[in-house]
Amino acid sequence: MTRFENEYDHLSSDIGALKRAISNKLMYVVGKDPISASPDDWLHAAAYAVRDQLVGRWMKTTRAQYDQDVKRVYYLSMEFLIGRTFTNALLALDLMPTLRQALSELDVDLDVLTEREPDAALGNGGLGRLAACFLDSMATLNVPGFGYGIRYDYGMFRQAIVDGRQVEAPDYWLARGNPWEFPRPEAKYRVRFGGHIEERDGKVQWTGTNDVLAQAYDTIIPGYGTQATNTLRLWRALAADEMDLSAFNSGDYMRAVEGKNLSENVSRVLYPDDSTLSGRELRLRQEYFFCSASLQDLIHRYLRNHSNFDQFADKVGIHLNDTHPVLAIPELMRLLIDEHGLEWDQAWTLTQRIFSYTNHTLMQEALETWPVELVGRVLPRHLRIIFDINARFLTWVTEKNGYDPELMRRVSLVDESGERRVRMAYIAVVASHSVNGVSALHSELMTQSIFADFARLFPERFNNKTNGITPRRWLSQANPSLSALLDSRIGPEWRRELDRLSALKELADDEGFTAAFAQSKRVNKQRLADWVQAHMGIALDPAALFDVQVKRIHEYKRQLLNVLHVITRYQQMLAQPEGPDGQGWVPRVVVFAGKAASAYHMAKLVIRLINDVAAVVNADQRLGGKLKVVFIPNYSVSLAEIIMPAADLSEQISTAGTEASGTGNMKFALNGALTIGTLDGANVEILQNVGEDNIFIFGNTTAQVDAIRLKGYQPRTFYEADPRLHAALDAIRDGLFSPDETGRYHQIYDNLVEWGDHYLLLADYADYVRAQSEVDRLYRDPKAWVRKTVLNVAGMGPFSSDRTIGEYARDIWHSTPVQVA
Ligand code: 26Q
Repeated sequence: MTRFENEYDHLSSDIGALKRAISNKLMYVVGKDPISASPDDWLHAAAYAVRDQLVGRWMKTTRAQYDQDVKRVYYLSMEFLIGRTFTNALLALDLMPTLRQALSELDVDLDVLTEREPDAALGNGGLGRLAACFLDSMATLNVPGFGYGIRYDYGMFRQAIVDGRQVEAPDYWLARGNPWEFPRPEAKYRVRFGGHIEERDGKVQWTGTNDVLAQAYDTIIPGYGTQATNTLRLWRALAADEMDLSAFNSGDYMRAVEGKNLSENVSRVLYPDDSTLSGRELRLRQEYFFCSASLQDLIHRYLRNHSNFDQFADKVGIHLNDTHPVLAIPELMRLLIDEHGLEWDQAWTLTQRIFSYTNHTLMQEALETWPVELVGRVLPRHLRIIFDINARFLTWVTEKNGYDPELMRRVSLVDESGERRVRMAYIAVVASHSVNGVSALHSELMTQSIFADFARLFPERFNNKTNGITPRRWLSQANPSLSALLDSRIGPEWRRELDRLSALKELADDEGFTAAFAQSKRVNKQRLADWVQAHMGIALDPAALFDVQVKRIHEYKRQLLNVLHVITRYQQMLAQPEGPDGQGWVPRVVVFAGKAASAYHMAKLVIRLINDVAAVVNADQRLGGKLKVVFIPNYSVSLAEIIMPAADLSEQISTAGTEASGTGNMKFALNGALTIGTLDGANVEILQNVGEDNIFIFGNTTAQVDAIRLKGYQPRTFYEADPRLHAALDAIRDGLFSPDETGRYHQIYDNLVEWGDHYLLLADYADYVRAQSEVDRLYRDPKAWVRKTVLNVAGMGPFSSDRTIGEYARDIWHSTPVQVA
């Protein structure tokens, strides 16, 4: 393994020095006597000692970026789903064994400490976790990058399951302090809201605003196997005036403090909804808040060593993670024109060269639009700029295509049908030089559906960048047993060069290797079983097939299809105890986890159904323990690190054409699970890389889904034609899983049978059940199974986020790596 030798990390082998550093931090920073220190105190002391090791690298990198005047890439995202930092930092510094020893000599157990660290859950799911993987890869590849986002006081809500139902609790992740962040009270910017615009001698003035301050908090992002680091800079809202002094002076202390609370609400809480446009004013304020602070900050940084904007687009790239930061576009125009005196055309040319945009969804209901009235009230200057961009754009369209009012209506940045709304995605497309989707299929569909007109107008802008995941967290950190095996057989370089995994192809028939591989899976299954036993009191048999679906609860992801199979299996086990072919039933544990948006009624009902089915199945003695269903509460990054490595089967069963990419699919396959999935998102590319013999594909393709819908889909015909499906749906409808309230799941039945089954579960059911029986058949042959899992891992090289970021840097950002001595 690479050891880093320089003056900053001499501790990596010096146990005594590390012990002294931790003891010093405990006394002088945490302020505790070792005799009375709690695990949290030790965690903080150790974290500070480890963080010190990163600071030297951080400063060297920042200086090198400055000296080399490299182009910086700013990754703007409303979400960074980081998870825990401690173990990740230890692996980056190669400090794990030394720290474990140092702590143990201080009578402290490292594993107890790491479990105490709260997740930084500043994201909903895939999009936020992708941002975190990208930061890791940018640092690792020496891409000079900066993440910009919001330091929410409350992250993703914590989910408890009470009587089978999801109950949300606030996630105050900062309660015990955050040793990884550096508050920057000197880096503060004023962000303005409201007011009105006036025109004075051709110049627009924005006045009468209510202001909020944005204060920076920095976190170091270490690269792996490099001295390079990057920065994640998150903004916190502070009141511009400590208090309303007039109210204070007139004796109304509470009213004086109220104003402060209101402005500080901007960074209070992450919107925990990734399904519908919640359309709240506070959300719009959050978006503008972090865009404005980030742009002021990056312009300030640029002007430290440049005296005009001539080189601005050569030194700055701004990437938009979905449309959530699109207000950065009119904000850049505003700053350049109103504050720095540029002409419109010069500002627009820079804007188009600087911005690039990633789309993460094709679903109409998730596309962000805002009422013109609201934008005009909260951001009058920006609305005016958006109108000006639109007017110029529509003129250009007319010059290019001739007068075509239908086309103008379709591509206008403002939807004029009904209540006028600003179309954020269209602003992003018009103002960016690059628009990408997140898997080959998704990028293709994107140019055929939501952006079809734009793809004709600007064909050169559209491209694909298939998502990836960081092998540091998702293999090295999450799966120590498989990592050790890989190190011993193909060396440790896969952490930076995931393509090295292809060397495993030669080992797929090596009995010693496959036995060790299976054993490592067994260790990980036992680890999950222990967790479930300890936290849920349910016993799981690690010899059973672990069938896992973990992701946000969404109708399009079709957790319900999985449940339909579970119910069918349950009914068949009771009807034919000897098994489908007389060989008994393959024991299975079906694991679910995931959060439902708090207002998403159907998703919450699905959670309840899963828990009700689990209660019935798990209590049924007739099954002899050969079927267990578990809903693991409060799915999170740190739980994923335990669940992914323990899976045998990865459920990726969305309706074809709905899942933009998926990244959980990659985490499972990389950790030696086989995929059962539809031809959707990145599943298509996983199939291409692992080979069709090593994956279970089922269901209708996107083209077939379109055709079915066009013909007029009739779910009832499937219900009536297939007795297994009929029985499963009847069981749900008739209250077999809710005997105390037989009508509880009528809506689910109706949704599927009567109301059109929008996501085509019934159309895919039979093929899904067929694929599931093939899974059973293969699992009975442990050698054949492990061989395929090895070939899966061997094919996962391309799904490293290092590959993805390499492509972004080369094709979109045109950035060059920083040299750090
Ligand atoms: C929008 C407006 C108002 C409030 C919230 C939102 C919002 C927040 C989060 C909308 C969407 C999201 C998250 C979307 C998301 O996670 N998409 C997933 O992105 C992954 C990374 O590209 C893909 O792998 C998944 O396929 C995609 O579903």
